[in-house]
Amino acid sequence: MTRMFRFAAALLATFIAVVPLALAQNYKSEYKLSTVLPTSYPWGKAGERWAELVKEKTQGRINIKMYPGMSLVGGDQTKEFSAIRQGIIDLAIGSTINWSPQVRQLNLFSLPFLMPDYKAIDALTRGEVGRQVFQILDKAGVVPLAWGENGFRQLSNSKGAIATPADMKGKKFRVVGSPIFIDTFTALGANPTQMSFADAQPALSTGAVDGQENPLSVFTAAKMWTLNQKFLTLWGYTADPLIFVVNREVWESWTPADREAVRQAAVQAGAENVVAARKGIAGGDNEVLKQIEAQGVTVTHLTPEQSKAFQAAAKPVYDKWAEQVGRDLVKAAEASIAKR
Ligand code: X2X
Repeated sequence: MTRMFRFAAALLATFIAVVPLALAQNYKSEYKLSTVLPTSYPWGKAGERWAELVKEKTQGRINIKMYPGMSLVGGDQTKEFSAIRQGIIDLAIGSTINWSPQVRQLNLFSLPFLMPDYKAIDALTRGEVGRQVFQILDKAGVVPLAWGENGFRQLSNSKGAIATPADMKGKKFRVVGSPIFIDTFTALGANPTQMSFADAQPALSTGAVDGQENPLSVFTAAKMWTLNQKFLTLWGYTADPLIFVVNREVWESWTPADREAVRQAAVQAGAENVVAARKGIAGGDNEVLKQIEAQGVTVTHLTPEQSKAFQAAAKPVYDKWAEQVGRDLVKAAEASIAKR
């Protein structure tokens, strides 16, 4: 009996000594983090911060390297989600827009004029809808950890001020990679063409396209006035949150303590990112707009009536895509926004 006990104890001791070693050996020397934008934008900064916090909280066990500019997927933003699932990308901070081609429910955030203000974004991401979206992502095969923000997308162009849908006519716009954007711009009478952010900059510069839509934080960091973008309309028709995720296999290779550390780091980096994305833009702070106007950009603020005209023109697109997203999720979002 004692002999057997000693044998069992020895076996247990070996197990305890070897298992963490085996786990540690499964760790990669470097994990690849994908973001569309580099560290000169709040989005890229969020990646840098997440990596830094993970390193700190895991005592260097998890070492993250940033790959901005979609370098892991040949520059194609719409392929990012599949690449995370396949393990070509280990971690990502992605826009709901770029993942919408694979996860149709994420088009929720691109429904034109769904979210009237920042409280509406928060009502979705910090409430029941946010939890449902995380369940959907989990089912789609990735591990969602935290929310960040790209921001309310505003309209710019080189040709003239836009205050009515009629002003969109004949203007060529670069739009992002979900087909809902093609539908919205077509419904408004414009001429949309889909391309990556990297391709958009030379296209704007040469005049191959007249305009684009992006948050003000992106507009300023990209110095869009140097890309002929001299007219800006504040219409806030959509806003894209960012989502911090990890490839499932990578996640499962980590110890529970390290998973928790990565999650906490994502939550912290995400909260800091939302603050950075809104700095000088939200809550009555006009600093960013002042900077933009100082560059000679004409800024158009829509009156409530003008805004209604855009909403009415985009309503068929909202209805069509509400079906794609799923009626229940859209209803839950509308209800959360109504009681914000
Ligand atoms: O491509 C864009 O416009 C950008 C940077 O905003 C996104 O990735 C959605």
